[in-house]
Amino acid sequence: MKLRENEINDHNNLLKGSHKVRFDFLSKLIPESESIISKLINFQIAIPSWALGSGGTRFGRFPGGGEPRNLEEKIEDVGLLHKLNCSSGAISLHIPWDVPKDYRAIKNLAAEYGLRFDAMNSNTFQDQEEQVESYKFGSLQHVNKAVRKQAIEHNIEVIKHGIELGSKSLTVWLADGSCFPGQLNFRKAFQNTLESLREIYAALPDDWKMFVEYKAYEPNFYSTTVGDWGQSLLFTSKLGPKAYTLVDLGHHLPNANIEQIVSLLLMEGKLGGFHFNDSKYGDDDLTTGSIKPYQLFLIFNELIDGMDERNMNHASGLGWMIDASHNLKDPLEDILQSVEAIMIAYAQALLIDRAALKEAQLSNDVTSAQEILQNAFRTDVRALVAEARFRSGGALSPLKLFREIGVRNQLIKERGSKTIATGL
Ligand code: PSV
Ligand code: MN
Ligand code: MN
Repeated sequence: MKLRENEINDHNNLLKGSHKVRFDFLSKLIPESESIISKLINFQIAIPSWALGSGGTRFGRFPGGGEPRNLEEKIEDVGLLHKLNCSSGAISLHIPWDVPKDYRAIKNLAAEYGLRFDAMNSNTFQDQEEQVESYKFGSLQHVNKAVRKQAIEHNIEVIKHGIELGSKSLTVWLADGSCFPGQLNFRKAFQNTLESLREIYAALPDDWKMFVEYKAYEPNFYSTTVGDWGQSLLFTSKLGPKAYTLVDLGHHLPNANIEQIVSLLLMEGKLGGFHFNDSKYGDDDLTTGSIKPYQLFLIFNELIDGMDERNMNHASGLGWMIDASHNLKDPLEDILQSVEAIMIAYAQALLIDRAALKEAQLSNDVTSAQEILQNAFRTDVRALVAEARFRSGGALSPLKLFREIGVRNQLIKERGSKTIATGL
């Protein structure tokens, strides 16, 4: 579905008055508000094609209606989100779920919505119907060379699709691991995986990056072959300069200090990017910022700190993406909330008085260090985020407008109430 002309304007005109009061107040409080707004305007977060429909658990799935039935409709949905918030200017595809039938037509459609193609994702965690070898006991780690070969070829195929679409990166997430002690020779599994990744790496164009995503557990419950950031960093260091470690916020054991991981990966020049989501227990894939917003803020604190030091362009240096699953909420509403939460955390982290923080650290003034961080975190920056969106032509309140114009009902009318989007 497409927004009607003036729909955003009409909505903004109604909210403009109250927004202005909040924004004027905030911009007086925050001298650097203009520079923060321009950073927010440039900040784009990719949307995964698999998060546009209802997710599920192994216990069940309760799909809503109007879900995208093909790649074209997925692009339309991300296009709509981007129109509303002006911050979702990229889509990330998962192969084989999103194999394009006609590259040129797909590229044109994406361009119409102002979208680019973010990282391509391979899938060697499920068996497809036409597949010869099974991934039941792993893919790139497999004891059988034929299985490894099939998985390598799939990844190279994914790179080829990506080249056609203008993507610049491949994300490899492996379900490989074991469920029981003794099942796997850890070293052999690592070596097989490394050897396989090397073959995929060799097929990467010069201007591409490979992201190696780690995950503590699930679907394997005893060991995962790329189980944590150390293992991923081992792989990416051995692979070479085009390989980076990807941090999915939900892929850690409970209470892991993700911000410290981020800071060290950045220091080593090996941080590839993020899959944003939130979790209470594991890979819960909940709305970003819904459970641990302070952690998200602390991650952005490390990003700004590490990136400024190396003078990196914040918008283009890393891959930023949402990776979430929506069991209860409307997927598109959920994504709007996630993008908003990321923007808020970024804006709050930009508020940190870095000189004062450094001084507090050097004088071991722990109390002041905490005050400095929490002053920034407790500032309500929503009007700054809304202003950035407003100046880009987006809606002052994307979620409100989404509901006002009844997007979901329109999508149900267009696509039907019994639609199932590909994804997990
Ligand atoms: C695995 O849990 C993961 O986070 C990986 O990024 C996958 O590619 C994605 O979910 C979708 O299955
Ligand atoms: Mn992920
Ligand atoms: Mn995950």
